[in-house]
Amino acid sequence: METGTAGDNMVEPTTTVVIETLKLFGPKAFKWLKTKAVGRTLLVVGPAEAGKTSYVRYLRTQVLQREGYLPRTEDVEKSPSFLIKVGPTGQLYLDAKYMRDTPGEASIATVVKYVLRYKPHALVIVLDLRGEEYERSRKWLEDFCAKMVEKTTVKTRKVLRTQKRMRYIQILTNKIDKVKKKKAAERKDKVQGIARDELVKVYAGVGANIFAFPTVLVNPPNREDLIKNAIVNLSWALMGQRNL
Ligand SMILES: Nc1nc2c(ncn2[C@@H]2O[C@H](COP(=O)(O)OP(=O)(O)OP(=O)(O)O)[C@@H](O)[C@H]2O)c(=O)[nH]1
Ligand SMILES: [Mg+2]
Repeated sequence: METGTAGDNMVEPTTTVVIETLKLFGPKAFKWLKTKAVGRTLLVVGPAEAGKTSYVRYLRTQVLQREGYLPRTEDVEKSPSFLIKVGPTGQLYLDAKYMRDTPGEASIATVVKYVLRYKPHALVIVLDLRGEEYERSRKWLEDFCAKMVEKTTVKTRKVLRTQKRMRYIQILTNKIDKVKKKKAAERKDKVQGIARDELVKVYAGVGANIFAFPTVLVNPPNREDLIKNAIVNLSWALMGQRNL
């Protein structure tokens, strides 16, 4: 895998030098340290019980669990760095320095604080598409977007750095195993529209390119293809010119 190129504004020349030096320690150490040096940071947000932790666990293990009890996430949980191969033939990499799972019970103001504090390269918004839970998810998204707009109007250094860092925002419209196909499609389009219209005000180009992906984050039913597709998209977007 290529490391840095002049066209990649995320990789400072000094980082490239460090990476070249680290190669001397062997491929395994190099892979790990490279992730530490240039890996992307991911933040996972969304309303309570939408499936955030299920998503984080899938990314770490590539295994979907049965539906069932998962402890409520009480605080922000930072996963160690990881590098996984994705895509049908494993030709793509998702190189993550950190991934942070957040508590769904947190207030909207707190979630926005997390975004401004952690300044992720990618924001993954997990929503629940089932009946009443969908209404709650839609409201959560509207409130989250409104708060993001409000808190980024004044261009402090923190706000500018947060905006500059963001590369990609993805919505996972989850639990479609419990929703009729047509309804799921309508709801997916609806939340995608809300997020685009509002978050484009915060992250100009990135907000306009938000896509929502239907997912099922449990097995059975085996719909792993859906989450795989979303992850390919995420990896592709985060790769930039760095690995081409
Ligand atoms: N039917 C179905 N259940 C799911 C799906 N994804 C997750 N679940 C279940 O939903 C419940 C909540 O999932 P979590 O991943 O813990 O949700 P969370 O967003 O991390 O929840 P908090 O940490 O409390 O905010 C668990 O029982 C999961 O097994 C899905 O796609 N379909
Ligand atoms: Mg959780």
